[in-house]
Amino acid sequence: MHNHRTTITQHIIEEQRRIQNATGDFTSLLNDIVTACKVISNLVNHGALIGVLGSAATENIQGETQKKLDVISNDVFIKSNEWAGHLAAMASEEMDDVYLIPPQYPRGKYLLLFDPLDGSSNIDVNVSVGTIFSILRCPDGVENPTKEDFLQSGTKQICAGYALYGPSSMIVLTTGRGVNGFTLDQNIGEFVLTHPNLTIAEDSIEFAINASNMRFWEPPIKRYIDECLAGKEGARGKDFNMRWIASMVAEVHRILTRGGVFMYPVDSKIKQQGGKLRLLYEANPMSFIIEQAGGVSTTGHERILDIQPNALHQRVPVILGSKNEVERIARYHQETSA
Ligand code: P6P
Repeated sequence: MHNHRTTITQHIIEEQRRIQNATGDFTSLLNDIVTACKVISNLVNHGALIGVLGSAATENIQGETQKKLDVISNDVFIKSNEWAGHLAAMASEEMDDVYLIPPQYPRGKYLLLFDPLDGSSNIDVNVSVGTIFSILRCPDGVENPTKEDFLQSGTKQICAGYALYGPSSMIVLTTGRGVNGFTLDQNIGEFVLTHPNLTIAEDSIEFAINASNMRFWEPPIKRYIDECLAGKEGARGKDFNMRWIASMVAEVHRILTRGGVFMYPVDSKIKQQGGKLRLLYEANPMSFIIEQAGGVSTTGHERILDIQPNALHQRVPVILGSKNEVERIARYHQETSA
């Protein structure tokens, strides 16, 4: 007897059936996003064999040198999603301004935001990288969306997800009713449901932070990490473990799978830019996923999903993961402010 696995397409359509007067627009958009992730997975998996490693000798708006695969992956997302008539515009870490759907294609009611290849500094050293995406509604009556139309708080997202190109390629997705994980079955070229209803343990003994920034940290972060490092002889009375992959998608996936805390806090080195990670296409989609899995995601001072964005490429501090640990860190911030 063949053990039937639910494909991501079947899962999306079954989710759509639960939404009143759904037109199938959203389902079709998600399928085009999945196709883009399959193409990027294939490119990443071939790496040096097809000459896509190394730098593109160009810079993005963040002033970061782009990898060839950053540019290629961005183009894959554009080409996979611009033609079908579900989107009015797109925005990406790799593009300064919003990308309006060209006149030869119909426009739709959604806005797509994405980081096409997050953690791409890992690509040349063959460490996991990912794609992060977020779907918003285009404001009613807006024919030609501008940057302002993308400046919606994270609570307005109707879908968030990531693809993780690791030992296996996975897509993790939420549309507001929990979080589900799908693994790419290379034999049939489909993502199949392997991790239904992902939930994050409320407690954890594992934290992720770039410890090379320690001398720049603010007191609440320093206090939390010092207590973790003091181990069972210290205030926490237990030993902790540390991880840092320098790929947010991989860190978030580990936390969804076995709990933990991921921190990219603001510090004295990056204070003037407000943080390292981008709100609209990194922090917001990941925060939606984390909260839907029972975790918490905060700047230290406020819930990330509540932030009213003021710029397309705005950066924020990110502290997310296991509820009890993240709430402890937030408490340390409040105590310091008080
Ligand atoms: P650092 C990758 O560039 C990224 O945006 C996240 O995916 C990752 O968590 C972080 O930056 C890594 O930052 O300072 O350790 O290189």
